[in-house]
Amino acid sequence: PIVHALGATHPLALAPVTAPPASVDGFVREFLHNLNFELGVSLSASSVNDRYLALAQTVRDYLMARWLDDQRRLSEIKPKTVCYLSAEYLLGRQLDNNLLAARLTDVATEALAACGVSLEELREIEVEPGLGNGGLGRLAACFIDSLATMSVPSIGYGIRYEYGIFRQTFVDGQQVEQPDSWLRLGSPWEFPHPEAAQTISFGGHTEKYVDDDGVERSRWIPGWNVLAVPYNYMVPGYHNGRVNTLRLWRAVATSSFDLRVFNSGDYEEAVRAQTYAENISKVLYPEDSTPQGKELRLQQQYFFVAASISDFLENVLGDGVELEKLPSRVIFQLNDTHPVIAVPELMRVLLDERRLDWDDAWAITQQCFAYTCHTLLPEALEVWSVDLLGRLLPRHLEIIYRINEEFLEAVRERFGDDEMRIRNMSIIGEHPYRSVRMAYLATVAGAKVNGVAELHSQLLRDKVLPDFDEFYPGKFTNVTNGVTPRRFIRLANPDLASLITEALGAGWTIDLERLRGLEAYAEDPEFRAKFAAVKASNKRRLSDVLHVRDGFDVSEDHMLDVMVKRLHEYKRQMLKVLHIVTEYEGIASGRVAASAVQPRTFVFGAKAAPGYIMAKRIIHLINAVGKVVNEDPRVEGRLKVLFPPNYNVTLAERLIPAADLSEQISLAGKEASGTGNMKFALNGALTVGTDDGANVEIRQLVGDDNFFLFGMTEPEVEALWAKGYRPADFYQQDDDLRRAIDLIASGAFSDGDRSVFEPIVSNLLYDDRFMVLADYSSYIAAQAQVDAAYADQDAWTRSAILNIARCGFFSSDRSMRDYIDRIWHTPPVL
Ligand code: Z2T
Repeated sequence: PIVHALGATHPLALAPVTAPPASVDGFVREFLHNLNFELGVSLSASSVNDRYLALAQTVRDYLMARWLDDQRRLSEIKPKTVCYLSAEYLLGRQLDNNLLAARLTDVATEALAACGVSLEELREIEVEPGLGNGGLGRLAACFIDSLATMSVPSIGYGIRYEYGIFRQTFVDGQQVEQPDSWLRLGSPWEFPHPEAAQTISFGGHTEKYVDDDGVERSRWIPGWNVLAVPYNYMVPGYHNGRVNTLRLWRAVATSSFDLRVFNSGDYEEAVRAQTYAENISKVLYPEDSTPQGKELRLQQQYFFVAASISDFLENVLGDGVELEKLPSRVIFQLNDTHPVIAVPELMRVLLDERRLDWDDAWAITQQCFAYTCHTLLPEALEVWSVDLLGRLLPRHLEIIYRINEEFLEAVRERFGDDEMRIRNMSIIGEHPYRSVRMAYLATVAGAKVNGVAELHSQLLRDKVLPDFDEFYPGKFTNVTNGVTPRRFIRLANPDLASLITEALGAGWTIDLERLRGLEAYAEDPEFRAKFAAVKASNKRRLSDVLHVRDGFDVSEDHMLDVMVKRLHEYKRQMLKVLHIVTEYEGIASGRVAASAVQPRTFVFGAKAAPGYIMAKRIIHLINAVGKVVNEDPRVEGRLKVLFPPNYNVTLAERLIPAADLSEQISLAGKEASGTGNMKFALNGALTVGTDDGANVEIRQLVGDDNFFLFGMTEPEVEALWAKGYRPADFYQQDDDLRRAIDLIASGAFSDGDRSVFEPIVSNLLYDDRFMVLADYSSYIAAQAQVDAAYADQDAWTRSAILNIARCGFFSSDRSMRDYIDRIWHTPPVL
């Protein structure tokens, strides 16, 4: 061992770690100490970044004693622990969240003021860690917040990407990606532990041998390895003194790796080899819900799960635990299929390293995993070619084959030699090439499999994995997603938070069902006026932010209509564009008087995967439409289209509290859940949405009168497909639709160049996989209802309050309770 811990009996080992005094004076001293002695600058000579770093370190120091204490306590209590395995954590800024959790906001504000420093200014320069793409990564961040707040022993495991999700810029209206060098100005929230690195192996081959007991076994002779260095992040619970751990792994070249090359005397080659190894944690893959099948991606996946399992077994579990008891000490939650290679990895450890026999190892493994599926799109279901997987992880492929053999044997026993069914259920697919179906592997290995909203879980059982549902009764369950009220109400919408606390007391932050109490206040004109004032002030705040950021202004008397989410055809930003173009065309053609139009500002925020050409074209079109609409004097400023670049968690926290209308318009049956939909409703925006994902549950809770429903249901979508969908028919039959599409096709948004958006137009007319045209008329009708409803501001406000009052269910604390009750069985440790 590189480091020797003090023996537990040494008097110093027992000395408690004490936090600095939580007084203004204490905070000032600590802040100046960090500025002077950690950053090496005087207050007068310090830059804003220096002061931010010193502040972050100060906040960190306050949490540290709790964190160390929790780790000591848990290593004694040895509770069952949730290990959340996720390739993504979209954390958002840390400073404000940690101040809130540690009750330090007021003390810090005063202390900094005493030093002549503005907390607000420091807040604004924090660069958010964008270690995720969208919903899935943000969900992981909400879940670890809730677990800490609920005192549930848990560790988040993931990858410390050096570059997170790209920074989006627009050049002539088109997306251009910039690397996200989020670590450049320092990373005060992390603690690297190079001495605790794990060695992770890849490649090579396997061989058979007979062990000392005469048992034939397989062993892996790897070809190369890298070091996984843990970086710890503190995850503080809200006002409960708990601090959990998020452990992200960074790839570093091993010395043995380059020694070989060094010995050959090729220095440059050695340095190149180092770069190869360190590439593993270099960059987040920017595809949301469409995996790319790249070798480096599989390396990332194995890298972080192998390090995490080994870390748990060696450093968290403690010595002398019988492996049979492992399921009573850990549940590895698989956040989609990205970490599923953990299944054969745990098997490999139990078989090859711990020398268990197959049946025991498999019985343990099957109790230690649970799998969450986040999609229904067939192209998003991850598969790895046998070829690639066998080259990178030969022993794991052997293990997967054996798992599959035994599984198919059991299927045969149960259903007879139904070869069709066997082929359909096999973990190994044969077409178009031999591949491992990761969702099937996860389903076979997981104690439970869950979808992320009621509708999604139902479709998962009925459409994606029906044979498995039949084979494994009781394995499938639902846990509807949720969002953390700390970040998305308390921090993002402080004025609303105060208003709620004024009405209901402070308990709602950790018991969101208490928002029900607002139903009565919805009937109180005085409360409605206060709520409307909060909305208006959030709009002004947003306008200030967008003005500085992008030079945009948001007018207070415009309805703020917001569609923010990844750009994907199934989410149907195109449908929103057609609505805008329809409104514009009415005015431009003179058929509609501008004065008759409800003033609206349409806000988009969306990143497209860099290789997703159609998504990028749609971004281009939105910007192009925005430019024309915003500049046409005939519109009289009553329609505005804003598309601030680089939508991220930080911008979401500004946009959502200001929104009047939330656009959740995916084709029914395609959006697994959505979580933005919940954030908007909880901030008092009304939803215009399809019967999809968690929209279904939102509408059930808020009631039809407080939700603008439109579009086909999932069974109607299915029926239309079955009968043969011809989008051009809708184009022919609907005058508004035809005029909108014709206007785009005419080059009106591309300086007369008809070729620019032609691929979008022909895709809509002749393919339209996500049935934009089929839902168009229903969407336009729903938007007319929106306009009518908005005209009665007081009624709208009442609806908005009712949305908040009835959406307490969507707290991620509730999601965590459901996981605990239905899947994990890990009680809080108080
Ligand atoms: C993702 O963000 C989601 C699903 C994925 O499927 C992959 C990614 Cl990166 C493989 C989203 C869903 O699209 C969304 O409906 C859901 O709310 C979110 O995950 C969290 O469950």
